[in-house]
Amino acid sequence: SQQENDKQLAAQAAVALLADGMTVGLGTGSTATAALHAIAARKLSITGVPTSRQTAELAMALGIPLADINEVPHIDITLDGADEFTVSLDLIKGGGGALLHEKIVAVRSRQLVIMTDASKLVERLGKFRVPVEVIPFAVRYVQEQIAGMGAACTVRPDVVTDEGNLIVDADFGLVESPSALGARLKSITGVVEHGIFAGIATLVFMGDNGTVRRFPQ
Ligand code: DER
Repeated sequence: SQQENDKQLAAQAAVALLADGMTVGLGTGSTATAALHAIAARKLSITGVPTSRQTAELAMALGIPLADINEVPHIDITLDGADEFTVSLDLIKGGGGALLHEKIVAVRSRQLVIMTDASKLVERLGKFRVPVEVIPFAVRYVQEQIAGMGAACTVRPDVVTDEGNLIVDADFGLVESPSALGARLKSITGVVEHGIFAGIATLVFMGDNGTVRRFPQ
């Protein structure tokens, strides 16, 4: 499909930034998967730091050497997807349920490069619900607190994260201030992390009907 082709174009543009010897954060989702295949196809010799068990298994199958995040001195660059992004590089991530490890790898990376197709570009975050990772013991309390903020929220059925937590998807409508909403969510007891990535991404490649646009332009 055009969307798959555009994701592939964005992944190729991001992989072109890699060099042998780099330590590379490996994202989760279909676009990150395309990037993994591109890394293997180009026979790049990098050390990968996976953002999910799913990504680790694919990387191993592709022969990409992996390291534990706590064993590497730094991460040069991370390639990952997003569910939504704005021109100021605020993101919503977590559609694939890996937002906690994705954010830990992202914040420890010198560069966070996001790869998307044009459907992810929005004026303002919030069309996509905000994923929130919650300790199971706290899930009812967290839902009550989020409801008290005026947002409808549901626990993602049949999903337990790599850390054994639950994911709640919260509908805040269009988000006025991503960083402010993120801070409020983090302050709720029992919330581990959320899918608002504000001020973390350094570059977005967006495939758009056969071409690739980059943000900031
Ligand atoms: O779950 C995630 O954060 C993924 O990166 C997701 O947001 C993007 O998935 P896609 O590349 O399959 O669209």
